[in-house]
Amino acid sequence: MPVQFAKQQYYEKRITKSYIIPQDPLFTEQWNLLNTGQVGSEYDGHNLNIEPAWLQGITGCNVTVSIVDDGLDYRHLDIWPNFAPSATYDYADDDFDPLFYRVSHGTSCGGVVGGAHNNLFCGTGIAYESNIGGLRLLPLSGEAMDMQEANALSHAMDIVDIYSSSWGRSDKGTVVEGPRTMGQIALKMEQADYFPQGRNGKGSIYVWANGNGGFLDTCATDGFASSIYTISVGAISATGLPSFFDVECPAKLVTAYVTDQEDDVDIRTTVTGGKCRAAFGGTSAATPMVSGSIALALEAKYSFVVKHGLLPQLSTSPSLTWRDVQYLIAYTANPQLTNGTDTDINGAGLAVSHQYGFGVMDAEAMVTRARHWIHVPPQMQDNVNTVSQSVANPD
Ligand SMILES: [Ca+2]
Ligand SMILES: [Ca+2]
Repeated sequence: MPVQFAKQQYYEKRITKSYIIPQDPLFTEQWNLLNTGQVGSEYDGHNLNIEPAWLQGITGCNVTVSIVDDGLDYRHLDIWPNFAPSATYDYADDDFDPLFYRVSHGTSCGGVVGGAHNNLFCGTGIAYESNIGGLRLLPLSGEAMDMQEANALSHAMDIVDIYSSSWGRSDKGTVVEGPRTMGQIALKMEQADYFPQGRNGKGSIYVWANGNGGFLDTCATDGFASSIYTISVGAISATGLPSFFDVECPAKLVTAYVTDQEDDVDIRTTVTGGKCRAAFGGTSAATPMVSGSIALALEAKYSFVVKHGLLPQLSTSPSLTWRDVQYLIAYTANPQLTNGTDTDINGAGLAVSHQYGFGVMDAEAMVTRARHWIHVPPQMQDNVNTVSQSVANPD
């Protein structure tokens, strides 16, 4: 055949499409996701180790996270692509529209979890292909009834995988409060000892802010953060030291990065009204970081089991249980990034402290370990009847 075409051949860079470095304008300032020294070169690497998880093709796909808060601007350019109406309701006003223009707390949490990736707007979320719902619970007064809390925390329990709550009782340390009667039933019902109702029997996942009361507060008086059914989240700064507002707490499971120094870069996320937020912080910001990281782990387990055609038997079923998730966090959180002094080794050989829980959330470690995770046994409960015996005092 005669030569019909001739051209000098040369190499050009090509990349796989499973991960694209976000071109969103605020991404370079999202040091909590990828710290290249934005908050001081000495802190390079103090981040949630998210990028290696993305590089594995894990983005929170098919996982639903609902933000229980003061509303969600679902029309926002960074929220709308992932908005999940079925995981959404306004329990404060009893309607289907969770958008309330005068506040941004919930919208900012939503952006941390599932802000749209690479749409050239704001930053990017951690689980940027997860489904994001908004369960509006808190009106401007900040007051909610027991029934409203219970309804929000059990909304669409077969659809919502993770309920992310960056709120709770007062941080003064003098208020002893927690979920009331119906709220307690809702938390327990979805994760019941033997027959959990949430997530089609795997148990709903509740992620909870530990609070910002600093040394004045303790989670011992906080029935939300210290519940066995919640994953209690604390805050750590880029220095590896606890944030000044962080609350020491024996129930704390894990910490995530926020800002607590004047010169630091605040957490970048979304604001109600279609804007981008340049200043978000507190354990309110740390909590959705953990929710987003858990969403990555849920997808990793599911996609690994389905891809390899493993039978959905107990040990290999594609869904992590609520207890699996707590164990996974304990075994994969990174205590090496913390600089506190209050650390002990527990009976399982894990470093744990009242300042950091089991350490800083490590998304890559969690995703990697989730793939091969064997389910832990269901929660056990044993009641022991004590026998009292009267003994006569000797004369
Ligand atoms: Ca409404
Ligand atoms: Ca974006």
